Amino acid sequence: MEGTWFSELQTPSMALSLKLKQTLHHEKTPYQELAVVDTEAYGRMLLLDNIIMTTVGDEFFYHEMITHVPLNTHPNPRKVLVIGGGDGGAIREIVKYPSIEKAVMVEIDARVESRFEDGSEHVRQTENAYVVIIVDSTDPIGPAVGLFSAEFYRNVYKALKADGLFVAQTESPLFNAKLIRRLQDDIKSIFPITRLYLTTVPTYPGGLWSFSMGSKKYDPLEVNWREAPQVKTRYYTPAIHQGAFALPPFVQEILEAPPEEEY
Ligand code: SPD
Repeated sequence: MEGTWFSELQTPSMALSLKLKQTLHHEKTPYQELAVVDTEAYGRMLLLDNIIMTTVGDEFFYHEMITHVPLNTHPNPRKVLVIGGGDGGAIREIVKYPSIEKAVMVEIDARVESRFEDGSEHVRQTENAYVVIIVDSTDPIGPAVGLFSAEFYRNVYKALKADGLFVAQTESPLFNAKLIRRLQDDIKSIFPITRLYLTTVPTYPGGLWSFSMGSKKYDPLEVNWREAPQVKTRYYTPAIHQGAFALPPFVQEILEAPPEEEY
């Protein structure tokens, strides 16, 4: 890889190429091919099966938005579960909150993290345990497929306390519209409050990324900001939080189009 370019084929007709300084690590884990490379544009980058998971240069957009939005929506997040998130970015943000008593991370790959279980199985066996669940997964292929299903969301509902909520990364509104629509419909059939919000992630396909939230009680659009803890961030602010739920018309159409319509 050294001195050359890494290209991720992000769609069948589009690639993102980054010039490499060097390959720092490469191995085949029981689940994936893992590589850490150093790029000129974004610094160190984690790849799983040649798909960009995160880079030092742009990870904060994603990790701040997958954590601070749910953690400010719940007024007292004490016990939080992260499914996936083996790179540690989500946990780093979560422990900034003084209210956190316990953050549990369930990552399938033992070489990456400390609790080695399948996330779907963990929520299947858990009841009434967490107030926030964050699904920081890979794309819906391979080991993560089960994390994008109605059955999984039903188990997440069960694993949450009566006032709990969850957030999952739900891919690109430009390239995964049908998936987002299906997931939103699934969440809506289980949780009384369902929301979609967006952020930019420069190295992800299309540069625009979605997160889906299901909540039993608290609405992310009704946060009491006067009581919200002050945490240091590079992207997230209360105004960014509110604005992330303002969906452009093309995304609104994904949610509103008749189910059988092609979009
Ligand atoms: N196309 C890549 C999507 C990956 C989303 N999850 C990344 C995990 C970062 N903690």
